[in-house]
Amino acid sequence: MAQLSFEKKYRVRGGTLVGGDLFDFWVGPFYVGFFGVTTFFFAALGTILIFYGAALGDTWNPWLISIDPPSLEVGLGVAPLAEGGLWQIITLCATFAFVSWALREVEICRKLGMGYHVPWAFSMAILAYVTLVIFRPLLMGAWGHGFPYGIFSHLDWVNNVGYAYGNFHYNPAHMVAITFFFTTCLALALHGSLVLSAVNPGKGKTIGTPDHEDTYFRDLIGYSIGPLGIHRLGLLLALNAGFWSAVCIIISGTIWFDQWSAWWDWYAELPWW
Ligand code: BCL
Ligand code: BCL
Ligand code: BPH
Repeated sequence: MAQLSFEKKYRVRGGTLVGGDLFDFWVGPFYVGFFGVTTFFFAALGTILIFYGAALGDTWNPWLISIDPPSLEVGLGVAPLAEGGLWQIITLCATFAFVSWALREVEICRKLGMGYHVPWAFSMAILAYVTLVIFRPLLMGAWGHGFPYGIFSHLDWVNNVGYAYGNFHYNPAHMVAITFFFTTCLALALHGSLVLSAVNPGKGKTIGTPDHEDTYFRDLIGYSIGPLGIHRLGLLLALNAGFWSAVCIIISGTIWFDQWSAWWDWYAELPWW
């Protein structure tokens, strides 16, 4: 109930970036706004084009449908629709849909008088996507280096691009990214379980406080990062996971062309071995 009366108080006009009052309304629980309209437009167009591409292709098996980028010969040119052109338009639609979504998040933050942490965080995911399908292909000189839009085909792409550089696990930025992903998971497992343990002490007992939570970790490992700190740490870990992912792929094929294991030669060549 508190939630509902809160919403009533804050569901007022204002805070939009574009369009003034024009799209400043809600549809059911969803805030619309100018960027709600653009998200819907690009998401719908992109999805329809995926279905159109599927209709041109030879299967309706959802796992196998694939919208492929143009062949490498097309370079940075525009391809005919059926030979990569669809992929190019869908990539634009997807990028605009994701950016619109982030801007819609910004408008909601402004309405509520909150910080922009969520849209900033989502921007890191968008950066990783744009790195894969725009920045890296641009740097390598062909849209054909983007990943195909298909459930299985994009896995093949990851595999093939990985082995193009030998054992991709030797990519140092990939190592850093993976470490951040694992650490993010560790942090959320500890945070989620700690909070639940404090608020679920068992039937009939009073729930714990942040002091209980802090004391738990001080007893266990001598330190508690604290109720605000854990959220800062979690965000830092997750954003780094996305950031180093973008780094690990942007450097593959642009500044590093060899097997990734050969990158470590400098280490083997240190004078003191
Ligand atoms: Mg991938 C897997 C989507 C980029 C490597 N990938 C998945 C699946 C899902 C997907 C089909 C589960 C993901 C998940 O739960 O994420 N990948 C996906 C999308 C992008 C993407 C939408 C993108 O950038 C736009 N993937 C990439 C890049 C690689 C990559 C190229 C590095 C990140 N991906 C892998 C590997 C695997 C996947 C490796 C898997 O093993 C796994 C799989 O099982 O593949 C078959 C977390 C997000 C959520 C839980 C939120 C909900 C997301 C839902 C599930 C996404 C549905 C997408 C839908 C089928 C696609 C089209 C949309 C419509 C046309 C509107
Ligand atoms: Mg690797 C990349 C882990 C083995 C080759 N690899 C990654 C990174 C991650 C990782 C660090 C992917 C995350 C990412 O970019 O997210 N790899 C990883 C692990 C192992 C591993 C843990 C392991 O062995 C335990 N990798 C290998 C092996 C190689 C290999 C050795 C293959 C043989 N790896 C590669 C290659 C790549 C990676 C090649 C990459 O390109 C990828 C990378 O770094 O990419 C940047 C970022 C998230 C996104 C891109 C998703 C963006 C989502 C967008 C913004 C929103 C989508 C919305 C959606 C459409 C909406 C759907 C509809 C709604 C649900 C309604
Ligand atoms: O609203 C959100 O979450 C509820 C936002 C979101 C976020 C946010 C949001 O605020 C944040 C902070 C993150 N993601 C963060 C991160 C991580 C750290 C930076 C990173 C690991 C990550 N997100 C990853 C991923 C992945 C992976 C790993 O693959 C996926 C699939 C997602 N995030 C997905 C999402 C969505 C659930 C949501 C979000 N992350 C964004 C929703 C959105 O943008 O909606 C508008 C667009 C549409 C409704 C559809 C667009 C359709 C296109 C036009 C066509 C499809 C093209 C596509 C390229 C095809 C791909 C096919 C695949 C089979 C490969």
